[in-house]
Amino acid sequence: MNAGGDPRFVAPVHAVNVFVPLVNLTAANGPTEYVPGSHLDFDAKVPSKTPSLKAGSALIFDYRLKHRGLGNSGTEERPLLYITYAKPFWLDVYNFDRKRYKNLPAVAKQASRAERTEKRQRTIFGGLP
Ligand SMILES: O=C(O)CCC(=O)C(=O)O
Repeated sequence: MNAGGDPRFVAPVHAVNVFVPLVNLTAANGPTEYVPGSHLDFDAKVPSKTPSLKAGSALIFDYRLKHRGLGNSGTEERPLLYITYAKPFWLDVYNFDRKRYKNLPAVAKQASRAERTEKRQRTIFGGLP
């Protein structure tokens, strides 16, 4: 069934993005563009928004909201911290499939509490007789 943009037929949010620009986002360095309401109706025909955000501010939005980074016509890099919080059942295999990240190293094994304590003690007391 096509929900046709009727919010009564749209699933509740399953993931949110938190964008924290690490530099001020301006029209010159490529702000993020959003289409309001597109999380409910992907084909929403409404004007997009490109908010200018201050470095360190946070913009939280439904993962389904249509968005994209615009071109950076400046000379400086435009870093943006990007965190996704999702319900445990959900994985974005469309944007983050295994092929795209196949060259990433294996995730490091997390040290146990005992190993971390031992390492800390070695660091602190290691040089002492
Ligand atoms: O860089 C941005 O402003 C947005 C990036 C983005 O939407 C993405 O990587 O999915």
